[in-house]
Amino acid sequence: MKKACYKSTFAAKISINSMTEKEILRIAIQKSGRLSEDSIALFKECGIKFDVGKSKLMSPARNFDAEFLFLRDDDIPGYVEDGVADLGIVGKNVLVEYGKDVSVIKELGFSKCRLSLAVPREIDYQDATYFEGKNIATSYPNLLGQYLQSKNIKAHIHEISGSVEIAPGIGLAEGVCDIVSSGGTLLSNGLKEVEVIFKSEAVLVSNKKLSAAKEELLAKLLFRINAVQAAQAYKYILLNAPNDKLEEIINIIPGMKSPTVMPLAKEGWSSVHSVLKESDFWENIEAMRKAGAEGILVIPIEKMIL
Ligand code: PRT
Ligand code: ZN
Repeated sequence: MKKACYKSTFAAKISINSMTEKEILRIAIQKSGRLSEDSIALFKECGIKFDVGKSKLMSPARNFDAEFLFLRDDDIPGYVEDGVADLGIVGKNVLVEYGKDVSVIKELGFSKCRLSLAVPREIDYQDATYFEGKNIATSYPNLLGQYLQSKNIKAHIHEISGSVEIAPGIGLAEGVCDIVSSGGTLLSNGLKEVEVIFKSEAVLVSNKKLSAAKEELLAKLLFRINAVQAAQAYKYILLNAPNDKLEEIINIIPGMKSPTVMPLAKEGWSSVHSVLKESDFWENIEAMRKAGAEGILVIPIEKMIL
């Protein structure tokens, strides 16, 4: 009921817009839950200003040709497939489970989790054949079904919509297939993770038939998302180095092209500025210190245009 009502509200608004206004991107994000905060933060970091409020279903961007729709995550793939929304952010787990026909534009690197099979802690689990003929409780019947089929295992899938982890305790199933992040929920319900069947993170998806004007807006948005993501992956680094060690130190930090080197007031020393990949950070810092670098400053980068 609720879903149909949302859809007709959005659809009516869209037809009015398309008759009277220029084209804008409609972007569906989760209203409240594990994807919301990071989804909102991403667009804000892209410089897009819009209001967020508990009672809001839609919110226009004030400085970009876009409008945000706040939805349950389960509804997002369908809304994007139907074209009610042009873009959406959703977990890959939900996207693949619902099997909607949309384009995956970009992996976003947040809301990382996995879909795993788990069994009671005391089970002497050897391999997936344990599940042959068993009952498995899950909210992901399609993903689980595909996995079981790939392993040629026949099991009974009990689809339940929440609190999957209590199923073994109440005698409903011998195993569960649920989303795991820290593993704490499984642990506190006396379960252990035995097979990871799917790895997930938030993804940006789009409708397959965007107009040329919307494609252009998407390209503009992607340019900004790439700059935000690149900035998150790198740090700006400043350090002082004795001139006779410069070459060795510069080889450790090649930077985007080559580092900036400036003479210091102190005779025989230079200041080196560059960028460093966050993932290689500690290893490189150690190597630079060993090579004679001093006064190392590491600064976050706000945006990075490659
Ligand atoms: O109301 P709405 O339908 O929009 O939200 P929802 O309640 O269906 O989804 P939500 O907000 O819980 O999760 C949205 C998406 O976040 C999921 O589809 C995943 O892609 C991703 N995500 C990341 C997670 C988790 N981490 C997660 N830990 N989704 C769910 N969990 C749950 C899991 O179901 C289990 O109950 O957290 C528990 C396990 O967490 P750990 O840390 O104890 O292992
Ligand atoms: Zn949901």
